[in-house]
Amino acid sequence: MAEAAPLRIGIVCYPSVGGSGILASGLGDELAARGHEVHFISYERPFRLDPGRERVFFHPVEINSYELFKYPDYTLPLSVKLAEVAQAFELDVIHAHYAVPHATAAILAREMLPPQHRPVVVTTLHGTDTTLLGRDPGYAPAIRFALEASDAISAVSEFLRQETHKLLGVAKDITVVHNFFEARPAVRSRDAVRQELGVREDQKLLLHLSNLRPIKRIDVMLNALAQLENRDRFKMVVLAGGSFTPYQGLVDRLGLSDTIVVRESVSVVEDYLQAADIGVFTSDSESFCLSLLELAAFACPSVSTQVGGIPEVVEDGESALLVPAGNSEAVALAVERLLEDETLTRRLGEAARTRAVERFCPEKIVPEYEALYRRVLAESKR
Ligand code: GMT
Repeated sequence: MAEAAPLRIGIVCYPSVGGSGILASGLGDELAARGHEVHFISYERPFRLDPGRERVFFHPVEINSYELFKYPDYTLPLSVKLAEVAQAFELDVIHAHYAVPHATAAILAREMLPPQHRPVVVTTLHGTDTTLLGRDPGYAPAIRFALEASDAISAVSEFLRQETHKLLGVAKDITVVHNFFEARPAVRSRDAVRQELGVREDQKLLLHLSNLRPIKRIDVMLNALAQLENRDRFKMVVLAGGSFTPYQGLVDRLGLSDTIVVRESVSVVEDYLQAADIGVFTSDSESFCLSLLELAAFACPSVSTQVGGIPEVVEDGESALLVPAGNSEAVALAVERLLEDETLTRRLGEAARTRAVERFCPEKIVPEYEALYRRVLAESKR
């Protein structure tokens, strides 16, 4: 069978620290490696995007602050840039990651273009675009409209697919395409990183990474750590994709300042992932939890709340320990089990890695996106 021609794909995503932007950058990278031409459109270069990758281009959106506007507008300049890039590079597909405002801008761009230059629009939902903004009456009708007007919608978990139908009343089909993760090589050795963090050989390293938004319940995590006895057994590193300052007071009050090390703006996350023994996640909601997968890829098991799409990523008792949300005692007990039982920790970690490799590797997931693009393109030409 003849090989399908490579596609020209525009990706619009948030460039900042957040799972949706990380996933979009990784996807662009993988698509380019498979021969497609990929154009990123955003207000900044996505932070994990490989600058040296062939066939990957970045088009910045310029935002002007007109005196008349109390709040700068991003949606309209984004839609204009998307339309310009789509026409100039003859894009087949615009892939919008995160509905607000990317899907709206993509639909507007498509409608602005003459029919022969119109790309298809694929929108991928990542979580809070449905679970948070989808509940907001000031956003929901516009999100629903952009989704219904997209040529295809995907969601990063079955949980998110169902929530989107339920919360937004979207009638259109939603395809589940799980997230994937491909680790880049670490730059420093495991020993060097543990030394930098002041972790002794006989100590365990706990790790949390996120944007630290309120939904991540850092308070629950800190309260859980404070309940553990003999804190000399471990240290925790927090890879903060947002400011840790709001939590510093609680760290001091709970007497955790010698236990917790915070690192902000980490560029090579793999250095720390390889050095960790146990991941800890206490979110009230998560549609997938890419960070959990990142640790799993390094055979590091996690204690996590059993919420949203997390049970699709890891199985309780098989590849992680899952606990109810908002319960610091349950988190502390589960961490204690892993601290004390090395055989269990190793078994869960190995199972987490096997699951990550078998189900959430680029070789499996990227073709699912390619198939989605090609299906919608074929339908649009009917
Ligand atoms: O809330 C975040 O952590 C950031 C947000 C984002 O901007 O990407 O994360 C969402 O998308 C990730 C990638 O698909 C998922 O792994 C996260 O679970 C999801 N977060 C929530 O649903 C709260």
